[in-house]
Amino acid sequence: MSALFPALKARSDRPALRFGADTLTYEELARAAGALAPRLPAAGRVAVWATPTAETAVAVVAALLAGVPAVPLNPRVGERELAHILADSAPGTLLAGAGDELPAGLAAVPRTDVDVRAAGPLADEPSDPETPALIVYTSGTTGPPKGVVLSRRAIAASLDALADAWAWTDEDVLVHGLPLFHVHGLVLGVLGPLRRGGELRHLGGFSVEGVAKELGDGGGTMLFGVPTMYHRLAEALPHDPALVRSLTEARLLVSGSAALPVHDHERIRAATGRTVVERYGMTETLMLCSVGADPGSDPRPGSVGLPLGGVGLRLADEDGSVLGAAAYDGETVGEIQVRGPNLFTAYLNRPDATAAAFTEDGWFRTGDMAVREPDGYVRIVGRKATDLIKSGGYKIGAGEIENALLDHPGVREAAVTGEADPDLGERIVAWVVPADPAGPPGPAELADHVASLLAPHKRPREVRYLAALPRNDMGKVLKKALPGTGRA
Ligand code: MCA
Ligand code: AMP
Repeated sequence: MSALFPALKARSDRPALRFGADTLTYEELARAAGALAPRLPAAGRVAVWATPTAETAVAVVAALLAGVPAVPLNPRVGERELAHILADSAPGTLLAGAGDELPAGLAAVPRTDVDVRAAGPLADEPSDPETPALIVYTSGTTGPPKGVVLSRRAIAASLDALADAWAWTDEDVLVHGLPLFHVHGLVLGVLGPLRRGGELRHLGGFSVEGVAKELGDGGGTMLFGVPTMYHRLAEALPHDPALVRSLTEARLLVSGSAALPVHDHERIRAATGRTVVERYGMTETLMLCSVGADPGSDPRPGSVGLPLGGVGLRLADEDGSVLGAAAYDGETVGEIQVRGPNLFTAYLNRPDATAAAFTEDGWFRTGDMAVREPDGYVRIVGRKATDLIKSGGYKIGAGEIENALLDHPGVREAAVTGEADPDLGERIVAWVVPADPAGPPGPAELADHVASLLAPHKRPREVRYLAALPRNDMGKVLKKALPGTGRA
């Protein structure tokens, strides 16, 4: 396979990465990653303390150059989730910035500091496209998160398909404030511009002001974000002429990780004349569909467009039969199943879960339910599992939060649901039967408890107290019967 990052070989003095005051040219990135790559253990895996910094980008590029899979860690990861990821992925070292303070849970993992100003020669990239590149942890309905093994082949295929769809080139300057421990921010948001030879400007974290400053006049040509970020931009537009100018001047505004509500699409279009390009993907599959980016193509808000080049996509009904083109009527719902070079290799250490994720004829079951229009456009209408919540673009399993809540001494029973939220898409709601009804643990205490065990984005945003959870004869919690919910 050809190199993942041809631009590193060219060693130009064009900017590659900007994180605040830290700017690295391709020459500097090649030197820094070249210096780090030989220091990585030849076998095994490396964990990366994935702060939104140049250190994280250099660490991941070095691991890819060395052919050692990188496991990005949320720098706010809680103790239980961290222990699970370390036990499952067994990293030989942890790559972090010299000043990073690490939690006690990492004490047993040897640390390697990343120096973005180091200089070393650039070795050849691994030639086997199946070499694992990243292991990204993602939540399921039950149990702890699973490690998704992504090969160099999958990353290259998906990024190249996006480049074709969006005419993404080395002239583009990508702006975003996404976290770097998931596919959106790391694969699309860091490896994407580096594969094209273009530039990334990371905002350190999302802010409306950061977007207004860096896009358009600021030089940025593309913006990536989750719907919560576009919602916040839509809210700010009426009072922020500078933001209007920036969004209007950008070449491409792309939303993904969850559905962008039509209302936010419309508010952005009304204020800027620009239509946000929506794309659909998954950690396991990388990118699957996108609305075309060229001005002539039909943006159709509410739709995720057509399958990207190389992606096979079909709908299957409940008994597994494939829905043919006759069912492309905008109404017949089926599960999206996919195949293609963009797919993951396996769930780490989970052959059972890997096998269960595929049909007998080798298609990956996404669990997303959709309809297709007569011209093939895909519209996602829901999810098979009601116990998966998408909040702020993060996928979160109800089961892992329920288990964390049950570990609090003040909680006797717990159920977790996702409720519609204008900002987060869905917000996590915890239904709690307190051990002592006279002195239940408060919402903030329970939120802190979940944040410290799992991660802050998995904390309940609301807690509702009940005397008992509704259960069926078998003792299973009936989430649909919780007051005010319509969930199974
Ligand atoms: C709050 N914080 C806490 C607590 N409460 N910390 C500890 N304990 C607590 N109890 C902290 C948080 O860490 C954070 O710090 C700050 O307070 C606010 O947190 P939060 O409420 O979570 O922020 P938010 O306003 O809800 O964030 C919205 C967001 C965020 C910025 C949109 O949800 C986000 O970054 N989402 C991106 C998710 C993403 O990348 N998904 C892609 C998955 P501080 O402010 O300092 O950080 S990949 C995927 O889905 C596929 C492949 C695809 O298609 O892309
Ligand atoms: P993750 O496991 O975090 O990779 O999230 C993948 C899931 O995000 C998909 O299975 C979809 O349910 C959802 N998703 C991603 N992009 C979109 C989109 N544009 N519209 C609707 N849902 C999306």
